[in-house]
Amino acid sequence: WDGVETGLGHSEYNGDVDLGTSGSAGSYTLTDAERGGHKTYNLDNGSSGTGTLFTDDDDEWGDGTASDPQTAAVDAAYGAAETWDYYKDVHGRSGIAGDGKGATSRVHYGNNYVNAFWQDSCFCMTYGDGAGNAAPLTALDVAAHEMSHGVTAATAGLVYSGESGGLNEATSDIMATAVEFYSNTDEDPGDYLIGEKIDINGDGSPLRYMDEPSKDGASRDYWSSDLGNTDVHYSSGPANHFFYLLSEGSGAKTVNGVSYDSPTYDGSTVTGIGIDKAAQVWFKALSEYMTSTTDYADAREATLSAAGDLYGADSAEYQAVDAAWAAINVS
Ligand code: ASN
Ligand code: ZN
Ligand code: CA
Repeated sequence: WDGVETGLGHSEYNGDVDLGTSGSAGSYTLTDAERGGHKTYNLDNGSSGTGTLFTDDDDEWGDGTASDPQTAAVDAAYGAAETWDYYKDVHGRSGIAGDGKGATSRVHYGNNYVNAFWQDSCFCMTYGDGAGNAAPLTALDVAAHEMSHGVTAATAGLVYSGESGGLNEATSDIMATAVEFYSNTDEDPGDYLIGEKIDINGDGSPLRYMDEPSKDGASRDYWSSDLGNTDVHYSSGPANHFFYLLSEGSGAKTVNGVSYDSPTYDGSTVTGIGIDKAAQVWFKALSEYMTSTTDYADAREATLSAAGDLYGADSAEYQAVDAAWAAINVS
């Protein structure tokens, strides 16, 4: 179909990017026809409704700064495309719901809104511009985190409270990190930090740390019996920590220029299996073994089952999964 186009986007967080667009000279829309028709809309500071589909006459979008309203749309569309490509290429999943259908993104939500969120009800993603319109919440890991809430809803359906809520949140951080490593651009190389590009704390620090979650001042590093009583963004900590340990192992390590030093509950040493295998284990566990009420003990069983399926029950990968759970006090 000759309406399928590739536009040029000047993004806030990833330099110049290719964008899937539709239309022809004089009237293009931010509709990614090759990725389920994913569409990107402008809420123009409103907080309800679909907004206005982004259009452009020369298929060159944004100016790389927040002063052009198209720039946040470029990052949102890029994030949706990378997330789509990751799930398709790496896990054979076509779209968030696995049915080949694109979602929608809405940017410029409200005023000084410092968050982003996924809603199943509209199968849509919404992004605020950040305080003072300084840092739109459209970085790749934020986009992939939010859209992965849609994947969780369409698979395990982890209830968003208690331990299952922490696992739901962790799944979004884990898959977001896997997307970031998959994309791995010079401007936004893969790391085990969440929200490192959006300067949400105003001091350059990220929102969350997977190697040692307590570095954010609130997240837990290890499972304990009261974990389910904490906010889901903090009870995610131990599972994020598990994923880091499974990927990279315990102790000091530098990856893509970022230094980590991941502790273990019992002082044990964990040897990582790499993020690609770790993400295969988590996604298979999520999509085939976890259910709405899965807790940390169940998640251990789910990932062991997944690792057994993928690599064998006597494999080094299976042993590493077991060791990484023990290292966050789940055994
Ligand atoms: N950014 C938050 C999150 O994904 C928004 C929310 O829905 N709680 O956890
Ligand atoms: Zn979340
Ligand atoms: Ca990150």
